[in-house]
Amino acid sequence: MIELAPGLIYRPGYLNRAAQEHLLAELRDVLRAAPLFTPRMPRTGKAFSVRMSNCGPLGWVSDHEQGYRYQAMHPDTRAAWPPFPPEILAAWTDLGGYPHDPEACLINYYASDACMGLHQDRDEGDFRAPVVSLSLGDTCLFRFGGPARGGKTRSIKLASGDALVLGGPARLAFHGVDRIMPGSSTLLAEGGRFNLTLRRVTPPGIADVAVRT
Ligand SMILES: O=C(O)CCC(=O)C(=O)O
Ligand SMILES: [Mn+2]
Repeated sequence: MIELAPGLIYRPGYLNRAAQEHLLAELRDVLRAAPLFTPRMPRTGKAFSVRMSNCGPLGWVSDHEQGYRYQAMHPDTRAAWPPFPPEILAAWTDLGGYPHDPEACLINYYASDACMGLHQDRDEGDFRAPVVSLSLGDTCLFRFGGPARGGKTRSIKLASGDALVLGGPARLAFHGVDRIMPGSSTLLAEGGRFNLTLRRVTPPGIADVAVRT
């Protein structure tokens, strides 16, 4: 475990090859039910280079008309998102250090030419909960900074099986993906990279007892 900055925890090789294959099989099932869609920027309607899907009660979506948001259904099929597979929940319990279930798992698929600009994850209603990230497939160059736009940034390589937790003072750190390194992993037959981010979206209510410790 490496603390890259206060609250930014990097766990290289968190999932071994067998665990990556198991998680990938679960992910393939999710994507059969909830196919990758192309999110679009608010206002401009420009397509993201990353394609996305989700599992869990809520999913993150973005389009021209309504912008960034969480919603309970797939934007194209209008079906409810598939439930969390067990491996995904297990990673949250193990890494998140947060006593309530996650509510969304955003699945990003980066083809070899995809990237993601620097941003904060701030569409959630409870920043006390961390964001837990798992990577599968090709290595990427991941960039992170502090909570202010325009501050100093650093980059690390995130490889297949690596985990990252953005919590505490790093919960609102700017971050993004500069590029993918094609051919750096043999996990995905199609190449490219999947990233899964687990998120708590709503603050737990008074009646919401801690179900996972
Ligand atoms: O792909 C990654 O490692 C980061 C993804 C991300 O920041 C996001 O989906 O908000
Ligand atoms: Mn993010």
